[in-house]
Order: sequence, then C-alpha cells, then structure tokens
Amino acid sequence: MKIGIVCYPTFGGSGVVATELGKALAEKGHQVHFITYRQPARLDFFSENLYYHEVNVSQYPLFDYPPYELALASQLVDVVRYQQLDLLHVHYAIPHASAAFMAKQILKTYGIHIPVVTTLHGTDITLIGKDPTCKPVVAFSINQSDGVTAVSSHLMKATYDNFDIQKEITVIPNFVDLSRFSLKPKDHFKKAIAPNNERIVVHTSNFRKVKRTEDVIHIFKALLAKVPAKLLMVGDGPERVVCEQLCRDLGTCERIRFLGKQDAVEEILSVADLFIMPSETESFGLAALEAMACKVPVISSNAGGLPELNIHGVTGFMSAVGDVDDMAKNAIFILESDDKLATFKAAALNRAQQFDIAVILPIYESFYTQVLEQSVSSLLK
Ligand code: GMT
Repeated sequence: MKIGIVCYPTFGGSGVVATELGKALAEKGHQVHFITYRQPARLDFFSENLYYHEVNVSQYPLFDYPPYELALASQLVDVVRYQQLDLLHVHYAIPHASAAFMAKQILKTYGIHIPVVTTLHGTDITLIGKDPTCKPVVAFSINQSDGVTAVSSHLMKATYDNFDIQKEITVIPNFVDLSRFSLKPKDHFKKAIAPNNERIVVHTSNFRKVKRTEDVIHIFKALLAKVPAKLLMVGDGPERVVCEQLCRDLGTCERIRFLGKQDAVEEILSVADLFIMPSETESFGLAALEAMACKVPVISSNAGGLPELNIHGVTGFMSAVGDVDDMAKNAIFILESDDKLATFKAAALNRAQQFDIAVILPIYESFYTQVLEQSVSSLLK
C-alpha cells in the first residue's frame, strides 16, 4: 500500500505514534510518505520505503497568520497525485483532518479518489477541539473521514459526548516498540545518578499545564520523607520554569535533575524504578506505556484512558487528579520494599507486552484494507 501520513513532527504523543507507525509500515513493505512541516523527531533512519515531503508555508507579508492548513492541503494534493497514494492517514484532527478533506475535494476534480483515515489522539478532542473556534470544523471533518480511530475507549466516548458524530469510531490503542523500549544495561548511568543506591523516579512530558508537573515535585517531596530517591524530569515546555522554582521553594533541587528534551528516553527509563504521570487529562498515556515496557511501574491519575493502561495495584496505582498525598503514599508502598518493587516491575512489563507494535500494527493494516474496500464499493454504487 502507498500511505501518506500527516502529523505534528514534534515530541508530542501523536507525532511519536504516527512516526513509529509509519516506520513499522515501511519495514513491512508498505511505501510511506510523511507530509509534515518539519522532519518528524523520531524519523531518524533511512529506508527505501520511507519518503518525507516538507510543507512550506508562505510568509507573504500581508498574512498576520501564515496559512498552514492551505499549504498542507496543497502539498497533500501534490503528493497524492504524483506519488499515486492509496490512502491518507492524518494524526490529530486539528487542522489535519480538515486539510485532508479540502485536499480530497480538490483531488476529485482530477478524478482521483483518496480515502482519509483520521486518528484522534487526545487534546484535539478533550481540550482545543471543543473550543468554539474549532468545534464545527472538527465535527465536520471527523464525519467526512472515511475511517476514524481513537487511541482509547475513553477518547472514543468523549468524541461522541462532545460532538455530533455519525461516523463509527474504532479504538486502536497506542503501541510500543519493545525492541527499542526494553531494559538496557545502564548501570554506569544509574551509579552516576544514584551513587548511594537511591530509588530513581522519572517523569517525561512536554511540561504543559495539562500534565500537572508541579504535582510530580510535590509527590516526590513527600516520598523523600520515607525513601531516599532521585527524580529525573525529562522534556521541556512552559511549566518547566514553574517546576524549577518549586524545587527551590521546597529545597529539593539537589535531588532533582531537569534533563530537557531527550532522544534516547529508553536509556533513562532503563535506570528508573517509578514513573509518575499525574495528568489532568490523558487520552491514553503513551509515555507511561513506554516506561512500563522498560519495567517501570506507574503512579498516575485516573484521568481519561489511563485506567485502560495502568492496572491499579498491579502495574502501579491510580489516584484522583490532584490527590498528591495518595500518589505519594502509593509511591512509598511500591518503593519501600525490593520484593514489592520487583513484583510491580514484572507486572508493568507484562502489561506493556499487550501493546507491542507487533500486535497493534496488523490492526491498523486491516483497518486500512477495510476503509479502502468500503470506499471502492461506495464509488461503484
Ligand atoms: O496532548 C498531548 O499531550 C499531546 C498529544 C499529541 O497528540 O501529541 O498526546 C495525546 O496523544 C498521545 C498519543 O496518542 C496519547 O498517548 C496522550 O495520552 C495524549 N495526551 C493527552 O490526552 C493529554
């Protein structure tokens, strides 16, 4: 199959899922064309089946707001026409689904029919998508897609609850590449971070408000009262400075390292004993899945789709959003005993194996086949 993939090329979860999916499809022999405004962060190797088409947005001085959606739609028309794509798969509804719809209408005038699959990832529905500035366009472009997937049952329900959707939404969960995300021998790194054998706690995110990164610092502060530990904060974003100030106020700076954006997250997770994800909303929690694949139990909120991943009392614990005392209590429970920690670690890996890319990739492939067959039969009607 010749598949065009549209996504945000950043470290955000939807971009990671889209890029890893494209890479895996290419390895399986499909021809995959990424159409994005920058080379996706994880598109880090060459393959004869992988293509990259950059979207260039005009900087014409009349425009206060560069017309990205228009540039994307134009590029989609071009790539579909000249690369003869079979299907477009757009990740994150805004503005990708509406740009794909526009491209599809233009392509019809050339006698080309291109089926569009839209994958909903999270804030495109639960935050910004609901905003009146986006809502009618998001609803329309979901309904106009030939296939729609959501990364959790929670997100699928939230989409039906918040928008007038007539389309069937299929749940295809996030996945992890277990050959990359697995425990790596990183003892020298562990020794450097925790020379006195302290427990290592990790948080990774894009440090936006929705991630409640300040909660991570509060949970860690409470944990320190019982368990010697170090905290690694991975990633960057608007809340990082707030967290750095909070560490100073709480006197915990010596025990916390802010590592910024990192490519080799799996190496950091390989030395971790606990992962903290206290998010306000989280449609799936890909970062938590990646931690679990590296045998790291998870302390999370019970928001959104997290209960579909983190099994309370087995792979970690969940608490109500903002209940940092309960999260700290659960963190102490896991970390205070080597035996308990070993049990939680094994269970975390066991759960992650259910989301192995080898399991999820064929689900996407058969979804594409189904969408293609349906669109061919609707053309013949
Ligand atoms: O909103 C974000 O955090 C970024 C967003 C994205 O689309 O880049 O992440 C969402 O998609 C991920 C991949 O499907 C999910 O694992 C995350 O849970 C989800 N984030 C939120 O819902 C907050």
